[in-house]
This record gives sequence, C-alpha cells and structure tokens, in this order.
Amino acid sequence: MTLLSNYTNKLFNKTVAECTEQELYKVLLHLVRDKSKDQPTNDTKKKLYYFSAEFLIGKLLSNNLLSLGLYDEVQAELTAAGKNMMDIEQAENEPSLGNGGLGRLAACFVDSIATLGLNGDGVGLNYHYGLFRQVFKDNQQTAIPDPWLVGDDWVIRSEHSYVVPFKDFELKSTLYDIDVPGYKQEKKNRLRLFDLDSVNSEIITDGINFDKGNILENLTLFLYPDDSDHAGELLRIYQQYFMVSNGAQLVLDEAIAKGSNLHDLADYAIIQINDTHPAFVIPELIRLLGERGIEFDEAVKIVRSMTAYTNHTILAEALEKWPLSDIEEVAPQLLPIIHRLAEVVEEEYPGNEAVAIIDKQNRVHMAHIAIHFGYSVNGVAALHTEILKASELKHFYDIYPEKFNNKTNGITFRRWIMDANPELAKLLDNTIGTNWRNDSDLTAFLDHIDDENVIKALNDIKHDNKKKLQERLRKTQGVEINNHSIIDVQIKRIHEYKRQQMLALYIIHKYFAIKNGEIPATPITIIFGGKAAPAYTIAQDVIHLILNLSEIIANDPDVSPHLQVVMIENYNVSAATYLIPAANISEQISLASKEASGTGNMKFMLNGALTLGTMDGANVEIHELVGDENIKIFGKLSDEIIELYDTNGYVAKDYYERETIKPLVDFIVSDEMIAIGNEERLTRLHNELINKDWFMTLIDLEEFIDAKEELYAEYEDRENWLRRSLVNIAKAGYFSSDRTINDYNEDIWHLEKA
Ligand code: NBG
Repeated sequence: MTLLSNYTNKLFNKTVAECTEQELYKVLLHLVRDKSKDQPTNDTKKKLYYFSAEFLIGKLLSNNLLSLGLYDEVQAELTAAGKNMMDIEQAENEPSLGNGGLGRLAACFVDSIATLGLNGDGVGLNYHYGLFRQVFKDNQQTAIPDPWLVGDDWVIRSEHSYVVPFKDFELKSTLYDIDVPGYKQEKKNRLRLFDLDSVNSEIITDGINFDKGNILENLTLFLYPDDSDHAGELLRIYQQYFMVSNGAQLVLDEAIAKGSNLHDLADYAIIQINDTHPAFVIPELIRLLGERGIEFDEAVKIVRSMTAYTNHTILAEALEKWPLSDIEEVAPQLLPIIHRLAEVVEEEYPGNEAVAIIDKQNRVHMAHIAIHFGYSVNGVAALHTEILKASELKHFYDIYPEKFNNKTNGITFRRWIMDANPELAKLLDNTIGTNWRNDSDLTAFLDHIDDENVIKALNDIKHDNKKKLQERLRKTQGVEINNHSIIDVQIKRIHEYKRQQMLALYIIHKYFAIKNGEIPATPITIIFGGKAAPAYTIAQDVIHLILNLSEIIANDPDVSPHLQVVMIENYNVSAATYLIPAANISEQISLASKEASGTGNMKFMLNGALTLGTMDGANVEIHELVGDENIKIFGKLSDEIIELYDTNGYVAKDYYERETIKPLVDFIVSDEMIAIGNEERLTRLHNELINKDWFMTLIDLEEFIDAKEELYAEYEDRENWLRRSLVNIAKAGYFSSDRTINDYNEDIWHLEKA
C-alpha cells in the first residue's frame, strides 16, 4: 500500500483515483495531521511567545506537506492517479484569522521560527468569522461573515482552559492549537488560539452586525469588530484583555512546569508584542505575578526584561489609546497597576508629557506602556525605524536610544516560491542547486543573466503562471483575462495612503489615451485586490470607483481589447499565491513615509515582477539591492512629505487645477460614471480628492503616469525585461523571513537553537 491509498482505503474504502477532490482533501488533512501529531514540540528552556491579534496563515495543506517533506511523494502519487493538487486545495477553507500585513507577517514568522528550530509559539484568538468576506454588489463592497471553521480541520481543541476575570463576570476559555511544523524539522511549534464556548453565530444579523454588548456570545466572532461607537470600543478591549490574560496565564503555567520560580521568569519566556493590540499583557503579567506573591517593583523588573514591542505603522489609528473609563468598565483590576506604572514613568521622567502613560484626557497610551516596560522597540524596515526615531517616537528615542532597533520584514520562501511558484523553484534547483531552499541565498542565479535558456525559461514560467491565473479567475469570478497581456497588480488593504485611487486615476488617463487612438503595444491588465474596513467610507468609495471603471472599460469595444481592469473579490492569501507569480509589475505606490515596510513588495520581487514604487518602506531596500535599472522609482521623498505635513504645505486644489489632472479627477463624476454608479459615493470621493486628499494622491500623479508609461514601453524589450526580472529574483534572498527571524533572535530573543 502506498502512503495515500492507505488512507483512502481506511477513510473511504476507495482507491486514490476513485476519490473525489473533497475526499482527497480529507485524506491529505488526516495524513498531515497524523504526521505532525507525532512530532514532539520544541522544549528548550527559554521560549518565545509571539502575541498577535492576527495570524493570516493562509491554507495549510501544501505548506505543511512541504514542511513535513511529503510534498513530492504525494504529488507523484496524485499525478499517477490523474489527480491534481490545485484542485484538491480548493476544498480547503482559508483560515480567517487575519487581515493585513501585520497578520501575514506573523504567519511568516511562526513558519520561520519553527524552521529555524527555535522554541516559539504564536498566541492569539480563534475568530469564527474573521474580518468578513467581501462580496461585490452594484459595484460596491458588502461584508458578510466568513465561516471557515468546519469541524474537521487544522484547529485542534486542547484540554487547556483559563479563567479570565472581567468587571461583571468571569469567562472560562478554551484553547485551540494549530500545529506549526518547521521545514525539515524534527520538532514543531504551535499557534495557540483562545476561544469561548458560549460564542453564538445566531446573534449575527444583516451582514456582520450583532449586539456588541453581548460579550458572552460575541467575543470571538470577528476580528477587529467595528469600534466606531462606545460598545464597539469596549468589545475591542474585551477581546484584547481576553487574549492577553489567557496568554499570560499560559506563559506562567509553561514556565512553572519547566521549573521556574517566577523570580526567574525571564529565563523561561520572552513575549513579542505585535503592534499595540496585545500591550495589556504588561499590566496583566504584573497583576498575575502579584497574585503569585511577587511584589510590584520586582514584577515590573521581570516584565521589563522579557517583553519587546514591534511597531508596524506610523498611522495614528494603530497607536491605540483607551480611555481609563473604558478599561474600568471591562477590567478594573488593571487600573491600579496602570496608575502605578504611570507613576513610575512620572518619577523617572517628571513632566515629560510626551511619554506619559496616561494623558490629559485620561487616555491610556498602549504603545507608551509597551515602550517603557519592554526592553526592545523595533520598526519593520530601515526607513520606518529611522522615522520612528526621528519623529513618531522621537521622545522615546531620546530617553531610550538603546531600546530601538530595526528588523526589516521578510517572507517565507516555503509559501511564496516553493508552493506558489513550483516551476520557478525548479528552475532555481536546476541552475543554482537546491541549497537556496535551506539558506534562501539566490545570488548565484545572477551568473545566469546571459544564459538564453534561463531567460527563455523565465519567460515560459511567467506565461504558464498567467495561464493558471486566467483559469482561476475564470472559475472564481467568471472573468476572462488575456494571458498575453502585461499583468500589473496592486493587492493590499484598501487605504488612502496606499493610493489605489492614484492607480485608478492612471486608468482614467489610459482610457482617454486609448480612446484617442494611442494603442498600447501590448495589452494591459490591471488587477486590484483588497478589503476596505467597513467603517472606512472613503476606502469603500475607492472600491466603487475601481469597479465602475472596470465595467466602463469592459463595455467599451474601442478600449477593452487593450486595457482591462479586474478587482479580485474577497482577496486573500490563496488569491495572492496565484496573482504574484503571474505579475509583471508590482504596484508599491504609497505616499512616502506612510508604508512601514510592505511585504507584498518582497513576494513580487521574489517571483520576478518589477517594482513600480515610491521611496517608501522596504521599497528603499529593494532599490538598494537591485539598483536603479531594475526598479522604477518615482515620487516625492519621505523627508519632503514629512515637511509638507509639518507645514501644512500641500494644497490638493493647486494640483487639481492642472490641465493634466483635472479631467482625470472630474471623470469620477462624469455622466458616464454616474450613469452606472452611486452618485453619493462618487461625489464624496471627488470632493475628497479636491478639497482634502490627506494622503496626497495628486502630488505624485504626473510622475506616476510618466513612470508607468516608461515601464510599459520598457516591457517591449522583452529580453532586457527578463534580465531585470532575474536580478530581482537573485537579490530577493535578503527578504527571507528566516533572515528576519535570525535577526530577531540574535538581537532580541536570544533563544538557543535546537
Ligand atoms: C502593516 C504595515 C505594512 C507592514 C506590515 C508588517 C499593519 C497595522 N501594518 O507596511 O502597514 O509591512 O504591517 O510589518 O498591518
């Protein structure tokens, strides 16, 4: 009996060939789960706990097959039985435990931590319906629940349970685990997700609405529930406190089990706080240590030597500030501790309001707690860390320069090349050998820049990937793309600073040009994907604009053969694994200074797309690695932008009045657009761009248009394009999350390797 037929026989009494795709998915799920169940967990003395509100892990089947070394054998058996892994994967629900960059980064990190043989678990919540599932209706985004927990899957209920005290009641948690096998590792780690048995989906009505006051039934329904009203704000605090109290109890339990007397807790545990959402873990740990007999001062010292904070954005919305009165309503037991922490800071830095824990409006600054009472603060790309030091967190850098460090983000090569682009992975094996699979070093690929066969292979692989994408879009969205077109992609959360609206304005420009008889040499397909937060109106207006443009162009026979606009519905990790390997152009066009790092930019680079970007986030480092010729940079620099904010120097209207820009912006409210769209949304967006434009769409628009035209023209020299693509791939090794995690470990965690 073979590996698979053993299971197909046992589970369905069929041969591999007789099983349906659904059945084969079950078979592989059981196979992988059995294998990883048998693996021991990492058990070195000191352990890392990566606390995060989200883990955007993506489908697990292929990735775990790869890690466990089963992929090739399974693939061969499936092929022999006339089955195809991609079809089988369709049966897997994508876990809905994350939303954006920070969540995807956390997923790459747990993969790399396990792969490097480090002892480290992720700690978070088991959301039943994720953020939401995005559905387009009337060219607008609507949100419905995204049920992904279907019983027989990767999430395994454990025996662990803790009691979390709230003001009016106590909640008893249930811990669920997802195994995280490292690539070719004997030992595994886990994702520890806390949940509540009483949560009840029946309270959801009308999209993703529910009674926000009903904590017993709503606590882990959704990630980032709408917090635009008071009840929503409290719910966020309930979630955060539930996560960290459970997590802290887990940390203490595990340390004690390994022999800690708690005075030496820092020898057993390190907590990495992923953005501010888990920052309550600091007062909570102090409280729990107090309950176990450790005096406040000592508890502060302990916590100060075992917690570290990562900042993921300079946007104010992510530096959470909770009113003291809210915390009092949810977890009043934290208040005395927070007040004492505030006093400690006041004693240490008297009168320094900029670094106070509690501000004049009685709000608690979560980032301030994390910075004062942790030992490390890191940004996620070189430029971002410099901006933190020089402006956003300058007051902290002045007092704690030694705490600040940079950890440029990374991506796991298991998912983003081995799994997403197996043909490219094979080409690398054949040209530079297979070591890159372990050490992520791709530089030897540069030696093949003049090898015609390699260049041709790169071309063929890209084209194959375009065909796969075409097939997927046909199946999932009923959209037909041209697999001979330039594939130009912007995928990420919809946010004004990321400037999807600028790309939309470019599309209008191109639409006019084609109408005017300027036909592109190669047809162009521009693809967007991303969700807009339900309470973020302008972001939804941008989606509306894109969907309208897509319709107008599709219905215009003069333009549609040359230009197509597609917006992916419910963009997620699986969609990304199809889009990125097929892309020629990677749109990284945020307003300089605003994108902390980006990680999509790294995935595109690794898969041979050329970046069209501003000098922002990790684009700066990509530029440095590949050189001017292999990236297209445009737009204002971050210093100029920061200066403009400081001096209120940007006036959108001045740009709008330019004759190159006005017609593009005005097309948003043209008769043609209004005829198919929602007038209120379109007028609001038009108005916003002219009168406010907080993220300066118009400042870079002309340069952006020129850069795009140049890049499209350069695509016509296909050989040179492919050589540039090769350089991007060869230089992408630096962006392996294994490198990032190694850096975290050497500078912050100091865990021993298994
Ligand atoms: C995001 C930033 C990205 C960055 C990721 C991971 C949040 C709050 N921030 O630029 O916007 O790449 O974090 O660090 O998701």
